[in-house]
Amino acid sequence: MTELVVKPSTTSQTARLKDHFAQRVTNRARHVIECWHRLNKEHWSKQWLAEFQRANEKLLKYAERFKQQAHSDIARQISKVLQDFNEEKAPNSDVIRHLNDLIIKLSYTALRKGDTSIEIGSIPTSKPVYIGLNHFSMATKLLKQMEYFGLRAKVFHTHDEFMKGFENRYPAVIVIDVDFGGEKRAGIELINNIQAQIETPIPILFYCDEDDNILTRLEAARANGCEFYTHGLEAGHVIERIEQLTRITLNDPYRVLIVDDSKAQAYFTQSTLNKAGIITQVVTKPLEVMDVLEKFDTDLIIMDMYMPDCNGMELSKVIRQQEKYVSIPIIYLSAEGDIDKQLVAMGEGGDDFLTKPIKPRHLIMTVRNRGERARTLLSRMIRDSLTGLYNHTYTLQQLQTEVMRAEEYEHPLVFAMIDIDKFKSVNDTYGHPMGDRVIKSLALFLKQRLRKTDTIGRYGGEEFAIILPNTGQQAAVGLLDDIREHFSQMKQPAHPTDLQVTFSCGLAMFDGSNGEQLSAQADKALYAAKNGGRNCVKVYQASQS
Ligand code: GH3
Ligand code: MG
Repeated sequence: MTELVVKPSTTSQTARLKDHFAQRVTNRARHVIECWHRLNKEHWSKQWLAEFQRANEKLLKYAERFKQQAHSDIARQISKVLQDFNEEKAPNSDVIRHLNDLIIKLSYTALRKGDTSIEIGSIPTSKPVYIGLNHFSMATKLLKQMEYFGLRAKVFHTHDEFMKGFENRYPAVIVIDVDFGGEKRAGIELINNIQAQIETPIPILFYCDEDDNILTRLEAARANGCEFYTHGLEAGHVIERIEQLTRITLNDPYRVLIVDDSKAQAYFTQSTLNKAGIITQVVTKPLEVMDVLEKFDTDLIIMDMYMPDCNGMELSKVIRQQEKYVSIPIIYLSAEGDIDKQLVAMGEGGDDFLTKPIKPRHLIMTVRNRGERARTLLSRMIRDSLTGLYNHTYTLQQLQTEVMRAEEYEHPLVFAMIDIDKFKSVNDTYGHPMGDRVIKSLALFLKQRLRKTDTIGRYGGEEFAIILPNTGQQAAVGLLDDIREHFSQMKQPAHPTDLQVTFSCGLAMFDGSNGEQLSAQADKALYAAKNGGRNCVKVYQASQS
């Protein structure tokens, strides 16, 4: 009898080797991104800048050795920018902007083959998630759900298995029972043991069946427990939390407008902020402020109190009279020490008052805190609270903008509407909270499968809208149908049995019409999809009107 041995073909071996090398370069790229992320949370200290530079040099070396053209091009450009501003010279806004753009480009190339997300400036973790739960069926269910969302996870059944897994490879996050293995608090003990062996603690999501007394919660928090779930695990929530904990999100640098008639003071403020990776624009003639606001996308204004043509309070009043600038924080910077006068100034549309001379660290912290709050507020205004997607109003505004862009650049544009099928019966059978979970789960799924440049909105209850710029009809249908197919296969965990939900989708190609017409066309196509039996994607045909 001849034995049949199946050998891997040479081509597949070469392909695997190539993948292996590509992955090593990808890891270097991720390190550069991490360094950049850290740099922008603090000062651009010499030490951290040097680390960033070293990480980039390593990336360049690996990318050249393994012939990864896209990576080596970006690394070379980063290294050129870094060379151009030597250590004597402080980084300016152009440098920050340029580096940030390059890092965002790098974040595209840093995605791995298996990564499902293609969001710009957002890198999913490459490390696995470890699960140790006493209820094995709960663990396996969670594992399945994670796989749907492209997260790599591993389930362990015993303490020893878990430790072996840990020694083999560190996980990104651990989901564990506080009593893992059966003994009281054995899970927390195991985690304490693990955390003691490593430098940066791993985020832990604890689960506890019944006991949620404060002492256990305290112990869990001390072991770097970020969540403490009780009475059942909701997979959607766990996955969302893991995403938050592991994703490096590259926020755009803050953009600050400095209004000060004193050039020396303005440039001092500017260089202080630039050294913290904050983009600035200076206005020394207060009357020019409105023109500059039009062009410079401002997160925050730093305003001198006393200037020759008008004072800071008057100028703030004028700025605040315009609806679109109402939410931009204004921080006064002045030598004025009189608290009463400071209070009056705050009443006139200012948000904070900083007294000169100000410590650079204090200035940077104030800008970062105010900037973050302003961005959060803005996002509340334009986002839906259940899903975090854009709300109806903003989605329509965005559609107008994209229609104008498509016209100007002569790009194709697709507008799609999605509606969950027979959703009323989900609510009726499983209850409203379960319905909400399904809506959230579809939102998360769409976020993962679409590009950052696409707009995803929650149009109404169980209805979503998607704008796909620069996308042709065939590509859009292929993509949406693939999403439809995968979503329909997902098992939504529920009692007494899991449920599967489908959606229908209607899409329309931009053909010179306006946003309203485009949205009406997509709506008609959606109607046709519902009539055509649901769980399908239909394209608007002119004959439908
Ligand atoms: P079809 O396949 O034709 O779309 O049928 P359907 O049942 O999905 O459509 P219908 O318009 O009859 O019902 C939609 C239901 O969605 C009615 C409403 O109570 C529910 N709904 C709307 N918004 C929400 C929400 O935020 N949460 C939950 N749980 N239900 C919602
Ligand atoms: Mg519906």
